[in-house]
Amino acid sequence: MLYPQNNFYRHAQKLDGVWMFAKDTSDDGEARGWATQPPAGTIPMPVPAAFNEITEDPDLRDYFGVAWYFVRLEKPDDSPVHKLRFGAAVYHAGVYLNGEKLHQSHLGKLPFEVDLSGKWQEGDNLLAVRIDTRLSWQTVPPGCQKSKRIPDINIEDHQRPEYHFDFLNNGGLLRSVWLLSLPANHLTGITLKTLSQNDQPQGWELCCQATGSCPVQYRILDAKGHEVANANAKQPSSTVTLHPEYPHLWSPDSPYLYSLEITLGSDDRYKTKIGLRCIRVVPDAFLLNGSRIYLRGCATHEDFHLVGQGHNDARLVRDLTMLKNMGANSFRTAHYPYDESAYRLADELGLLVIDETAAVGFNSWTSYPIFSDNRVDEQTLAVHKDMLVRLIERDHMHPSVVMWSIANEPACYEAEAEEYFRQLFELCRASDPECRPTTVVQSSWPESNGKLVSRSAQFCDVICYNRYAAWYFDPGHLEVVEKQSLDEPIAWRQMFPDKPVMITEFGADAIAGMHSSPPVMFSEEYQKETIAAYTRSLDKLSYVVGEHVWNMCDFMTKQGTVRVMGNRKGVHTRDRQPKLAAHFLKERWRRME
Ligand code: GCB
Repeated sequence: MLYPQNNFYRHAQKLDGVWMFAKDTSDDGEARGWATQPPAGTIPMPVPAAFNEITEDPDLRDYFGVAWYFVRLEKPDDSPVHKLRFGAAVYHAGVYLNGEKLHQSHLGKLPFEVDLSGKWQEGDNLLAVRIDTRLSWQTVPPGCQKSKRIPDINIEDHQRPEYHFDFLNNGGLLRSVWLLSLPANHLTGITLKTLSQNDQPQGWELCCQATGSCPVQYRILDAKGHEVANANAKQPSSTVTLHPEYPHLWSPDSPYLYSLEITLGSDDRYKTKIGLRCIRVVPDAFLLNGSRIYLRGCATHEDFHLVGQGHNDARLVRDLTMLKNMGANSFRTAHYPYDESAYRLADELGLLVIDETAAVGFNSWTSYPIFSDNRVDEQTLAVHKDMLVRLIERDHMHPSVVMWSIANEPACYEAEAEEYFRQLFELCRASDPECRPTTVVQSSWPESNGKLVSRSAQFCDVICYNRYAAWYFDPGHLEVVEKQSLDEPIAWRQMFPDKPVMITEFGADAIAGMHSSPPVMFSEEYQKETIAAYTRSLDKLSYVVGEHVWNMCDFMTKQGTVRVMGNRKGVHTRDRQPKLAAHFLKERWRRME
């Protein structure tokens, strides 16, 4: 699926703005005809945004259920094809035009399109979207509803969401909604593979997908707009190769981008930016264009005041420029695919991305088995596979994307996890034309009584793990950090002598403005000292290929005794102001640049 674009052949209009919204607590809106006529008492709701933090309604903040969005649209131009494109409608979404149901999606934070051709009526049209934020063991991420009786306040059978991931279960139209006007024969996708020799990228192999068959012309333009290569193909599915004569490589230090222009007969044209770079993992290094690169940066969240995980250009630009300014060269899209504009900006700025699926929360921390028949099962695996393939299809053209993360911290200590992940790794490698490095971010310890614990680590190209010494283990004991953070990568390496290791999460909560000498938990000093002790250990090991701090910024979570209006492990506050640890990292990473 292509990112929307305006040119002579195609028109893309953002439908963002203030829509009408209604909660449907009893889930009978459809039966009551809401798809044809919004109910009385709708409230205004911005799009894009998560609905959770917009209003003062306490029920909406933690809402786990059905809600509707409505907007009235005029019949648009008379292009032969009209499509709606949703960047992310979380989690399930039913799309209705003038009462007719046209689409049902289960894609959460991945985009989908709805064909509206021939569905318009003259004048006013009602677009209604039924959102369902409820999760189950067959959604990715998983979650469930639990009935709890609270006798003291006389509420019986009170439904509560239960999910094992550490961010607020945001719902709604989280990303832009577009109305696309397209020619009858139009491009629908591009497949790109970088060609390289001896770790030096030389050019690209390309083909495309379209609704009809006709000759295709490919052109590559350099950053000044001069054509540097071209090729013709008889039809979209035929593969062509393109080699610029003097290849200009893409890297964080020099994020050089070419333009790829594809013309489909006389029907359609699409232009996008691409980069020339190659990646390879060897036992002691992550190689970019044949040179070692150490991944320094943060795991992040798409999260901000009021809009929650809703996309916001201001927040995105602040986040990625702030990372760059800290001397970071990379980030992980914890714990879901991000808005497409994040990858486009990462391409421009020169940031490497570990691109993660929405598979988080596949762990009960041993309270009960996860990979079992009545929980994560064949159906969950099918959804996970579908999302993985769509993620690769959406993001594989970005030079910034250097590794896929299939899941964060699943219960890999369970025997059944092995077959589950074997299938996903196989599919990932078969779906990515470039066969990029792939990982599952581990929470399991490397070994227990000399035996390997994780059933998925064997499939990973890079061993990525998360660990919180002196926080969840030995809280308050900063003195253990340096030894523990050295022992663990050594133990991973002993298990897998041919795989490099990367720490994808470490850190500690700090409430901005709390200071303490000697450092105690929740003070800025404690967070900074924890991070500093980790880095002293990591610097000693040549096969450690990266460090990502958890988290770049504080973020909102569900309520609980260990969360102080959210998770405070950000090295910046939720409004993007630095804590002591951010200054420490900036100094360190700039030195490494
Ligand atoms: C983790 C999770 C992350 C949490 C973090 C924490 O291991 O991957 O989602 O937010 O720990 O702060 O507990």
